[in-house]
Amino acid sequence: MVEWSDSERNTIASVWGKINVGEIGPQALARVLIVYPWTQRYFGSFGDLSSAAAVLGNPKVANHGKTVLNALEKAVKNMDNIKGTYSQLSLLHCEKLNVDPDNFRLLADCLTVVVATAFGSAFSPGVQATWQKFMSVVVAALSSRYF
Ligand code: HEG
Repeated sequence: MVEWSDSERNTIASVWGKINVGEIGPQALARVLIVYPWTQRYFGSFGDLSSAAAVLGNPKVANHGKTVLNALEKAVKNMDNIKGTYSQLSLLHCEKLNVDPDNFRLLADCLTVVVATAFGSAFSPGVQATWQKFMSVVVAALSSRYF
């Protein structure tokens, strides 16, 4: 069971409140596909991913990036039961989508880079520490139905 202090809860709520899902989501997923190109194998139906420019301009990537961040909001709103919140989503990624769970960590790291870039100095080491704790719990929850 993960414990969250009031200060950590406030930090996550504050970071989330400043995240523009329509910008950060597409950028984070695009980074995953560009920095770790083998992840493109899961998105065969998304059309042109042949260059960084193509990935960044691909509307299906942008759309799915928003979907992912909208799903992340569920964890922000249910910090005391992130595992339960993602139980079905974990099963879907395991059994239907066959996504290697290592990729959740890659996405979390790219999202952190994008958030840090957008926030600049407001993303202090202390804020980063809490944000990464939160993302670690998300990654563990999304991996929880794999066995
Ligand atoms: Mg996943 C679908 C959330 C990481 C590949 N992902 C979805 C969906 C959600 C979601 C909400 C739609 C589910 C539905 O149709 O019911 N994904 C989600 C989160 C995270 C994540 C919250 C991590 C924080 N996904 C992720 C990663 C990959 C991946 C790292 C692969 C590298 N997701 C994936 C694929 C689909 C989804 C291939 C189906 C996309 C489609 O066909 O439209």
